Order: sequence, then C-alpha cells, then structure tokens
Amino acid sequence: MVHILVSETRSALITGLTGQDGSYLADQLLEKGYDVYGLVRIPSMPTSTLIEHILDDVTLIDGDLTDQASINRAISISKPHAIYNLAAQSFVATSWKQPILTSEVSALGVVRILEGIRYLAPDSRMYQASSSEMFGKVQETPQTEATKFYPRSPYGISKVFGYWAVVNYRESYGIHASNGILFNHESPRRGLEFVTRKISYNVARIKMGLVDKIQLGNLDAKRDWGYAPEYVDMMWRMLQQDEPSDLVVATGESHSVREFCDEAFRHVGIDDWESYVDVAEAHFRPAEVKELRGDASLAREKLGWAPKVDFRRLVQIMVDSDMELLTSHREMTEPTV
Ligand code: NAP
Ligand code: F7E
Repeated sequence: MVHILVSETRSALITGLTGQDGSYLADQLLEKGYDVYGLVRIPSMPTSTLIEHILDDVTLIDGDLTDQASINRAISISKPHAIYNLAAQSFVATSWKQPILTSEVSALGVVRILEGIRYLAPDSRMYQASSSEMFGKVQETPQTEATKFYPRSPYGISKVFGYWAVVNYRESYGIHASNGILFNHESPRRGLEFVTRKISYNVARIKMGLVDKIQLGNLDAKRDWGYAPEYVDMMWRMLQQDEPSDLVVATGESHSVREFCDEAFRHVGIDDWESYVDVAEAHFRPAEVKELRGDASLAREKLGWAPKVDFRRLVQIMVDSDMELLTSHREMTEPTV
C-alpha cells in the first residue's frame, strides 16, 4: 500500500472549484494560508469566471469525478491535509434528464474520492457536500441530523448514497470524513439555472428594460435559503473537529419562491410583480420537494456557527449584484432549463 506524506504547509484539494461553493471556499482557504489545489474539468476553464481573480494563487489539476486515475493523480500531486468534495451534477431538474450521469458523478464520485484517500492519503480529512435534498418528502419538520431520508429525485438519491459511503468509510477504515448536510445557500455566484439567481438576474433585467417577463415553475415551493460564504466557512470548521461528524447547516427559516419574487421586485421598486411572471409547466418537476426547513442547533452547539445574513438581506445582496453586473454591460448567457 502506498501512503503519500502530507506536505509541510497545509494544503487543500477542492473538487468543484469552479462552482459557487468551491470558489468561495478557495477564497477563504487562501486567506487562511493554505496551498489550494483544484480538480477541474479543463474544457470548462475558459468559461469559468468565478475563479478568474485567484487563478495565479491556486493550482489547477485536470480531472473528473468519473475518472479514478485523475482523482488519484490529484491526491498525489496535492498531498492534501483536507479534501473538500464539492463537485457534483448539482442541478436537481437535470438529474431526471441525466440520472446515470448524476449517479456516476454525485454518488460513485464520492466512493472514488474515498478510495483515493484510503490508499493514498489515509490521514487527510474529507468534507462531503451532502444536501437537504436527501430529506425530500420530509418525514418531520424541522429536519435534523436524526431525520429519516426520503429523496425525491435522482440527485437526492445520489446524495444519500454519497452520505452513507462517507459514514461507511469512516466506520470501516477510520477515515476522518464528515458530511455537511447543507440546506440551500445562495449568492451572486449562484448559477443562473437555480431559482434565486434566475429571479435576481431577471428582476435586474426587467428593471433595466432588457426583458419583459420571467418564466418560473412552482411558486409555492419553500426552501431554507442561506448565504453561501457563511456556509462555506462551516465546511472548514467541520474539518477542524477532533472527531468527524455529520451536521445540518441551515437558517431555520423557510420562504416560498413567491416570497423571493416579492422581495426581489420590491427591492427595485416594482410592487405589481405578478404581471412580470409567467408560470410555465416546463419548470415543474416530476416529483417536488415542497418545503425544507433545517435545525442547525447541533452545528451551533459544537462549532459555534450561526448564520448572520437573513432572507431579506440575501435577496437584496443578489439583486444589487445583478443590477451592478448589468450596469457594467455584462449580460450573461442564460441556460435554457
Ligand atoms: P455548482 O455551482 O453547481 O458547482 C458544481 C461544481 O462541480 C462545478 O465546479 C463543476 O465543474 C463541478 N463538476 C460537475 N461535474 C463534475 C465532474 N464530473 N467532475 C468534476 N467536477 C465536476 O454547485 P455548488 O452550489 O457550488 O454546490 C457545491 C456542492 O454542494 C455540490 O456537490 C452540491 O451538490 C452541494 N450542495 C449545494 C447546495 C447549495 O444550495 N448550493 C446545498 C447542498 C449541497 P464545471 O465548472 O466544470 O461544471
Ligand atoms: O429550486 C422551484 C423548484 O433549482 C428551488 C441545489 O443547490 O439546493 C438546490 O436545489 C425550488 C424548487 O434548487 C423554478 O421547483 C420554481 O422547488 O433553485 P432550485 P433546489 O432544487 O432546491 C439543494 C439543497 C441542492 O443540494 C442542490 O444542489 O424552486 N422553482 N420555479 C424553480 N426552480 C428553478 N431552478 N427554476 C424555476 O424556474
């Protein structure tokens, strides 16, 4: 068995570096003095703007969660103290259209990371990006670490698999691996396909006269929405614990898509927002997660974590950022989903 020695300065390997969370986590780890490595799919690099500002500070390693060899190579090169597995096919709606790919990446990808750790770096610590989507058709409210899972999408199923793989490798091989069960968290770096950013971006476009309307799906769905930079901080905190564990990270408040629209349009001075929104069947899901609300008491107790940015502030941050983006004439290409 080959064990790779971890390097002298603290080093961290992030999968999903080019995504919302990966880019914020990289910012925070660089500030803490880590050597940061990212496993990235090279074809996506020219279009990824989220890490443009840190390209000189991080080391990119080509790879893919479907490719064990590239994961092993990334671990060998980075000699990580910490591995944050944030890569995933993370868009729930797409998971019905590409269930096999979703499982390959978001479920089996976790086992590939764990196998890499088991054979090459058994002393490194691992964070797994688990999700409130595992609760799906909720069995109790609010959801805690003890709530039974009932996933409602191929994405949710793959995250349940990844969750249990982490628990199993921890119990079988003593690997320091933890699941962060994160509820929805949003920011100006959120992808345009997710509902919050779709709303904030289009509210800004409507305000500036660039489009007339926005098409949405189920306005009654409710989510526990927090602010991404605060959630990413929790990922780091979780790996500082002596013993690994699984923790819920949430605000404890739930709001509907309708409320998000209301707040976003009101922020730019539009009160009659319903005339700017069309409800389209195409944006409804085969099985919906109606409402999620988490209880992060354990995270507060163990790691002193509590969210500071509330719902209204989150909406304002996102709308203001998109107004600024469009004022600087940087319209983005919207996804068709
Ligand atoms: P995101 O913005 O969609 O980022 C996903 C990342 O995964 C991107 O960097 C993407 O790279 C990468 N990726 C996708 N397929 C890959 C593959 N086959 N191999 C390697 N990399 C691949 O997601 P996020 O919002 O930052 O979320 C981060 C993680 O937390 C995900 O695992 C997500 O499922 C989970 N999570 C998110 C939330 C939330 O509310 N944001 C809540 C709970 C859990 P490209 O740039 O190449 O596409
Ligand atoms: O949908 C409803 C939709 O796509 C939220 C991912 O980060 O968080 C995210 O998953 C709700 C759903 O996020 C539209 O039906 C209405 O009920 O923004 P979303 P999500 O599915 O909650 C979890 C925790 C993750 O782990 C995931 O990776 O909004 N909705 N109208 C719409 N959703 C979208 N996308 N677009 C609409 O037009």
